[in-house]
Amino acid sequence: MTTLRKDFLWGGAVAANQIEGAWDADGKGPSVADMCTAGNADTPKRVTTVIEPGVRYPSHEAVDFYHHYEEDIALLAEMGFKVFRTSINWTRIFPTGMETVPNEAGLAFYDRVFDCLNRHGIEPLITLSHYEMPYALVESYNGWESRAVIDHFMRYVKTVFDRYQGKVKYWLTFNEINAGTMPMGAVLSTGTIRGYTGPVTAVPDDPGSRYQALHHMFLASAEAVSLAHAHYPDYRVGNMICFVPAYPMTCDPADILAAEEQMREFNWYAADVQVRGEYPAFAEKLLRDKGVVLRTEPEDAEILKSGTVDFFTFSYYMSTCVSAKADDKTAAGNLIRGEKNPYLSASDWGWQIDPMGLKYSLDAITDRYRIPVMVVENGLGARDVVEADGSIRDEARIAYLRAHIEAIKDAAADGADILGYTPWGCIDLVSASTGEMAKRYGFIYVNKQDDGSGDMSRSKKASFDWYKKVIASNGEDLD
Ligand code: BGP
Repeated sequence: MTTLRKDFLWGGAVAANQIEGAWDADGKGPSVADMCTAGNADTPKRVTTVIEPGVRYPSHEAVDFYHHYEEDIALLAEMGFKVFRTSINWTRIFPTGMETVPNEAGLAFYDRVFDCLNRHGIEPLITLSHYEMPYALVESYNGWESRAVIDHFMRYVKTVFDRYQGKVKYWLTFNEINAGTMPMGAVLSTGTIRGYTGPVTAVPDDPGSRYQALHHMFLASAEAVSLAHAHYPDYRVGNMICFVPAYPMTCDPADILAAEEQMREFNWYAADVQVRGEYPAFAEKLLRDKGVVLRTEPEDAEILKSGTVDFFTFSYYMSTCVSAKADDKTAAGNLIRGEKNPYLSASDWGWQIDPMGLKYSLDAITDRYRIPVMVVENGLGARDVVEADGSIRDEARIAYLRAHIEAIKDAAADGADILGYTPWGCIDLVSASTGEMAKRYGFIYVNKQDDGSGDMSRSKKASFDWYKKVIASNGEDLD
């Protein structure tokens, strides 16, 4: 017997900078993502201060959703999608982030995309900022470190909230906002990288600027929620956390505490602010231990308190293990590394596969907050093989998704109010961590390769028909 809601939102997720391409079309300005070169599992991608000639920047063309969106959305509709998560590329609307008048061509593009989704009966779920802040704001302000960026962001939010009334109902503020608690988040999320050229994994770490930036992002997120609640009664606004369960490596109490500490810093610090509207009790010591003193204003507490989210969303790819002693950190992950878990297998990129960890996460979030929750990213990044007859038998991806859907059903049976599930990269796209095309997640294959070759044609993988069946049966038929 299924335990999922009848109106469960089945769909998939992408981000503008990883799928659209057309990076400088129709007045669009460069975002941080557009300044990142290609990399791979062994060589990290680099962020540059200027576009270097002869170097490949994968977001510039991506998989050209900008010109293929009609065909792509028709395929999503064929699978029975109820919801499609994408982001608005802030620099299509405000090319430097600092203009006072929006770029009409950018706004018109998203009108076309949202109209197309609505024609197919697919609900857009829109992330306001998915690792694509205007690069000019990095140059002018060191990204979110400056409080001035909040006003620029809010001008953008007001513009898109006004424009897409009646077309969009579900919004998320910042993708994986807790990225800012990790050094990698400086490039992807907080934009605190003024003047830096080099590997994204080697940015000189400055917790002071990252946590200050994060504070400004919390305020901006809360202001966006408050704006929606005050003026757009139909809108529902959620947060978005990169949720990575931290398991103690052993039952040594020191490991239990070390894991708890990581759960607090990585998962709960940001989530508590967005859901409860205040910093958790442990925040003061956490910041003190890092030597961080936040610059705040007297009104901040009230801003955070009045802008709490309507629902909780998160990405889930892996769990990790924490040890108080050993510190080999050999298990990879999107934002955080950990110890290897001997009970789990891993993807080709070393991300540990743990469906039970998804149930653990859903239960933990529900126990802590008891608000509706949605899994807005999950999936297996893998190398796909195109057979001689053109077919792609991505059985490993199907097995991965099947096990994770089972976990969602188990958590729903436990009482979690789960709104929907949008597996990541439903159409193949550029990897956020490595900039590769080879790391594919999609139900829909895109013929675009890492050397830039490929005719961009779309084809269905075996998982396409499988997921169609899953959706049609509301998660009953997972065979
Ligand atoms: C998340 C990001 C996504 C996405 C995903 C998969 O952290 O929100 O943008 O890319 O991870 O990661 P990757 O593309 O590195 O495989």
